[in-house]
Amino acid sequence: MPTRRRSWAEPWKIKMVEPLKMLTADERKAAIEGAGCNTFLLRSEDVYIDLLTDSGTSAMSDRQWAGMMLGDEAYAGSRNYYHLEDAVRDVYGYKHLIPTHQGRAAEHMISRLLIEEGDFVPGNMYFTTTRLHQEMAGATFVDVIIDEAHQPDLMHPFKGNVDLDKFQALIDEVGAEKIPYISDATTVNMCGGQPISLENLRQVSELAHANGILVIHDMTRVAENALLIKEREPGQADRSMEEIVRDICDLTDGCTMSSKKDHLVNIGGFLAVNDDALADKARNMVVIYEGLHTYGGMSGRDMEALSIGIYESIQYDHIHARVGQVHYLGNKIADEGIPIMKPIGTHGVFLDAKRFLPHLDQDEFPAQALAAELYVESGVRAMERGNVSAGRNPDTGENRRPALELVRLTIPRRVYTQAHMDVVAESVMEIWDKRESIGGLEFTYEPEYLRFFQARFRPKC
Ligand code: PLI
Repeated sequence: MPTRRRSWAEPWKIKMVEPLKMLTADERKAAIEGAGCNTFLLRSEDVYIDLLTDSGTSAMSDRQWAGMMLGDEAYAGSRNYYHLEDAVRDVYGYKHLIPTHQGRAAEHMISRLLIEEGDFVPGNMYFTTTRLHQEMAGATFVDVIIDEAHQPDLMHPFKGNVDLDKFQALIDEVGAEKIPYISDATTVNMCGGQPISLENLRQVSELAHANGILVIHDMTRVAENALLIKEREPGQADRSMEEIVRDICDLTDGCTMSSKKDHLVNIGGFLAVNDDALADKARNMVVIYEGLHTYGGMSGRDMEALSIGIYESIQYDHIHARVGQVHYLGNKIADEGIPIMKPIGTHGVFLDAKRFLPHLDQDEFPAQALAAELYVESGVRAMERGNVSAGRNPDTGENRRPALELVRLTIPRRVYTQAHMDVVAESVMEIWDKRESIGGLEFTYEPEYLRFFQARFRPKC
């Protein structure tokens, strides 16, 4: 008897729907021109399938919605804060919780609390808001990710890993006293959602702690990273998501969290640390920028949905299907010979714009142009993750021209079906077929900070 194929499907069914609108090609062309060729500046109602980001765009579960009804909206001491504190301690093990409205508020606080002017912060590749907060606090960010991370076509199971030699070289060069912490992210967003291994984190933690350097964990997508540790790291296959996530956190001294990703909520985040004195300082700071230390920027109902989302994020069926959907899309695109960042990561499929549009110089912003073209072709909204996102070198004023010039097709959690993924893959194939006709872009407006959010462009003549 031949073995029959056994498909797996999403471990949820749909209870409420939101209709989608599809503009005509002419309307989409007018919309992207009105948006200055920047997909961030489109109105979402003009988008058919929205793959701009997986941040705050997930579908909450019925349990999370039920939790929203249990909001205790007291200014101080809301019961939902204590549920959140219990969940963070239970799942991640960090001792102190400081809630914030989203991840970058936690980044702001940890940067201000730990960095002194002239310091250096190593990290496994930059993230836009994380690096900016480090720089604004007076530090220089130093990329210590392994070289493989910068090579889109190279297969490596843990492209997010820190290169220990680079980390050691920085310690030797500037001195450990100039390095308040290393920033280690699970997973690494800017290189395609690539994971770190537990083994690498263990070594990073040993080297950092031997030199009196803290390890601050950007755990925005820690559950997704844990799944790939389970699937790829020797000796981890039989361990539970809970165990792996906990091992990751136990190797670090604190975390910043954007709950808008793993935790399946539309808003929320936190800073969590183990050190009592640091926690006191953070609690003192949060009241200045976010709100009282028992709500940060969140309402009671937000905190309740978040507490429930923490547990849902580490359910194996959920995370397996979530990452499986990303891989389904990625394989469909790669099977056509279309260049993508490899291996396929966890929160999106990243098109390699340098190889997609080799006729464009990086200062003509190929990834930005490709994202605009994809929208015009099909109403699919993606995001540039290349030269525009990387910004300018503060010392030279030049575009940073990163090795990776990517368009991110980011998959919201529990929102789209396999049929949507098919439409996206077919849309990418359409623009692949006419890639030679796609031209470059130039700025008409360039904001000073995080320019990718609000910049405007026009076709370069
Ligand atoms: O968007 P926030 O402020 O909740 O979180 C900032 C943030 C920090 N670290 C990492 C790795 C992120 O991916 C991140 C936000 N990412 C966004 C918005 C994204 O579209 O990927």
